[in-house]
Amino acid sequence: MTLDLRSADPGRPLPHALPDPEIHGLPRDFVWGAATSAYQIEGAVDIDGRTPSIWDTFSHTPGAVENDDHGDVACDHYHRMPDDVRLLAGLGLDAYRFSLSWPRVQPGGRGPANAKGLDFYDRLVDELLAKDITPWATLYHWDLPQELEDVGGWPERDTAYRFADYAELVAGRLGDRVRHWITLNEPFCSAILGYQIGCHAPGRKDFGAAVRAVHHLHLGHGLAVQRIRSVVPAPVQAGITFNPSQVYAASDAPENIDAARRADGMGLRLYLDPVLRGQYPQDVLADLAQLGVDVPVEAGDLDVIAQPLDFLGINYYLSDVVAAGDEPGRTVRIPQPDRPVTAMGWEIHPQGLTDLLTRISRDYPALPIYLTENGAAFDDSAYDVSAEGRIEDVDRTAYLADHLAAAGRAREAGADVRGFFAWSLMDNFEWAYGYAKRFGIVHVDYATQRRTPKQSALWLRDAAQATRKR
Ligand code: IFM
Repeated sequence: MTLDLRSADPGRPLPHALPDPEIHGLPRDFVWGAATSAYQIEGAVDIDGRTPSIWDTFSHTPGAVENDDHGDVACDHYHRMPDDVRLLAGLGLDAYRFSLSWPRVQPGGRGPANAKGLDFYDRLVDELLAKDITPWATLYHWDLPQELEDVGGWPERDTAYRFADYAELVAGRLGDRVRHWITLNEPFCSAILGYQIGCHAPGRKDFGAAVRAVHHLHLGHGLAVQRIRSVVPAPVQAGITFNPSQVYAASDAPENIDAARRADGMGLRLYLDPVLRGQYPQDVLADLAQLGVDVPVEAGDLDVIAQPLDFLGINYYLSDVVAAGDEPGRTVRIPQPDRPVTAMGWEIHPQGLTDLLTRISRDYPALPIYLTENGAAFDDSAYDVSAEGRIEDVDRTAYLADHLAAAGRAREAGADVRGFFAWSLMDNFEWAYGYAKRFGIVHVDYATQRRTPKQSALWLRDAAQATRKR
């Protein structure tokens, strides 16, 4: 069958040949994986004792999500998990990064574990291990129990302690088999998109609350690492995943250099400095103070937050060129028209990944880095479908190849990058965009729940194989 063959971006020529699966600079023991998150794929939102999360509430708020989509069914992974693990195994990947739904494991966010909820993840881990796939568990990928939001959510300090209790429940049960733990996914998104901009759950628009959320997410991370280490037998690998953007100043003009400093401060250093250096960046605190906002640090917090880690997770999608805006202290993003964009409108810039990884390993040394997410949404209906029914997603394949090559270049420049998780294993609920955007390397037909590996998935399989044979 042939569909209308158009590039997702009409201005961009389609690549003609598949990228070479031999990626320069990646070692034989590089970890190849794919990632998902609970609310985006599981569905089964009111089954086996699960209570609502802030994303259930938000997605059922009319107008909050494109097309009023929600995660009630999503990819129905809760019921199809063994098949999905078989699919993963068929792609020959080493590792699978998934997240646990907090309100499935601990309904309401307090008290004892919900046995049925925890059993689901227990079975998932066993299925993965039986197929030689290493589980990488993320404890929090944005689905705060609604009851905790009702008493203030992340802007309240108590949420950090609730998160630590939940972390201990999960790690205590799975820690005999799960070695790799990620406390938080992209705290920037939880705090800024959720509490300042309001385009993500819980949909609040309060900058002060967002900054308080940042600090309590950090605190929750540090407490959770302590709890994980207290219940998981060695050797445990504990880390956190951030999504910093690589920021460039639009010019050497001092006001643009300062705009880049501010953007880098709010997007990268506000997160990496407390967690990896045990201090907030002074210039960012000063910028915040000028806006009348304080970070609610209490005595001893930074020691808790800066727990020694075993790895750093980085999610990379885009970089930003910024300039000073018209009002003092305002930063504006300058679009780069020569860069192609994904279906999200995100500019494609693999060199930004090389620059980001090189910079992080220079400024925050001695920590192995894993790319815990990278990938792209494209309009799959624009591609050819092969005789076997596979989607020839040339743009996504090229995107993955270019970013893996960028990671290889960063390694050659000294960055200790050890693995790559494609976002995402399968098309899923893309938050405020609902099902309109497809990031999967496996296509999901939402009407039938049929999964079909796209060309990008098979290319990733071949790239992993080629690297292992070195
Ligand atoms: O889908 C998200 C994921 O949940 C977190 N990182 C970015 C992805 C694409 O937007």
